[in-house]
Amino acid sequence: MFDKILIANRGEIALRVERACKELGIATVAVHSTADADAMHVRLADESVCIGAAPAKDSYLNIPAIVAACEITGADAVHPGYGFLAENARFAEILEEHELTFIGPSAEHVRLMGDKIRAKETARALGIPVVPGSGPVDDFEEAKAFARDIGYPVLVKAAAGGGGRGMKLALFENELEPALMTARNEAKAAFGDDTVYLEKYLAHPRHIEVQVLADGQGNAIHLGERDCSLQRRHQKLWEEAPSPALNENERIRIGETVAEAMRALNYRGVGTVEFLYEGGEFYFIEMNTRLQVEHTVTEMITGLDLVIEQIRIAAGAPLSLRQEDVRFNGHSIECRINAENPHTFRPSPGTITHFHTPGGLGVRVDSGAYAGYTIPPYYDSLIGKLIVHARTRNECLMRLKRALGEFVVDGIETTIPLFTSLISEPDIVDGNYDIHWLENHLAKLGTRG
Ligand code: MV4
Repeated sequence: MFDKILIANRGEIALRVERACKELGIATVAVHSTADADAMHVRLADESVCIGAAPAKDSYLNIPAIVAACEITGADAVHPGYGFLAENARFAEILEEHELTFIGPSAEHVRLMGDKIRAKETARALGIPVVPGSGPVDDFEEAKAFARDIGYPVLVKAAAGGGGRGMKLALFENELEPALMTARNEAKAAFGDDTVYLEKYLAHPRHIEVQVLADGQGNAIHLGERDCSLQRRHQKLWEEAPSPALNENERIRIGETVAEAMRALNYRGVGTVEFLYEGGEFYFIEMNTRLQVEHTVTEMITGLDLVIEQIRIAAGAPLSLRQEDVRFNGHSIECRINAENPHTFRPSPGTITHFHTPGGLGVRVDSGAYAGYTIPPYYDSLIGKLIVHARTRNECLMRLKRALGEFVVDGIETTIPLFTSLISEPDIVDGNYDIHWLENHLAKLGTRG
């Protein structure tokens, strides 16, 4: 097992990883920017190193500074958290070149899934259902022929994209050429790669993702799914497990399909296979090769600590449980508490004057915030996550309502009032929502917030 782990991240996820390390008896090194000297992840770590200036490119994305921090502290492994360097294959390789362990999948798998076209080809070859679509399209004539084949509307997507960046919709043939051009230009500007492909557009899907855990020694299991359909501009706000849309048979079938594919790929670490779900069918869109923000709801319903599992796997241990040992228990919902205006979603950095987190049975708060903490303006606005767990979805909703009522964050604006109005919406209570629901109902919710 590792003696010391460096956590190449900040905020609630850095704390989350530190907690796992402590329970495993592993020493922790925090890294931080000059803007984060007073952050809780720095205070709670055994040691800390300032790695650069406030902009992420100078600190949390500064690979030489992070490698140097490992060398001066004697860390033997790095946990990347999510975002920043978590899906940077080159970072994983550089760590290995310095005899440091990247706590995550092989650089090869990170790179493979970063290319959305290769990821889809791989998924299809492994028996995972995918959205009908093309390979790379070279010119308009090729795109036109393909779109006629699969039928309109079609989406033009960037091969280097993901998370909705560089995506353009063409409802009819006359919109295809402009969509192709815009997507190509945006992809070139954002990723330095203008490769694009086409997909049949699904109009009203849910976003359902399957959590996997694999050891790179031929063992892979699934930990059920999460429904992440409630989002705004590709920022998830509410995630739950299990999905209110699936029955037990669908859950087991998609889970086993994914686990089997991960075995065939000899995948290592945690991973998330993302699907669009429409008309009772699953369509693979992407795979994330990192721990995700919403991993917590899976932890609540399985009782497993995914970060502890990640660390054990990275240290070479085989999976500690088999598929038949996984027990799904109850329901869990996560609300992302962002420092944002709950109507406009404008960031609201500043000093938190009062901070009181809810507690009691089935309530978990993962946050690096505290009274007196000043949220810097340089990073994303997630300041914490409220996660509730109960035996049934209805009990979970009641518990969530109770917990939201206890939550006090003064001095800044947060998304808490948005969740307070969401939980009394009949569609939400009924689990009757798709990926467009939130954006279509925000105006109405805003009048009550
Ligand atoms: C789609 C789609 C409809 N049809 N692909 C957006 C993020 C990226 N991961 C994939 N995305 C989508 N791909 C086809 N063929 C709709 C979306 C989409 C979306 C997907 C998941 C969660 C939220 C979304 C919001 C808007 C569009």
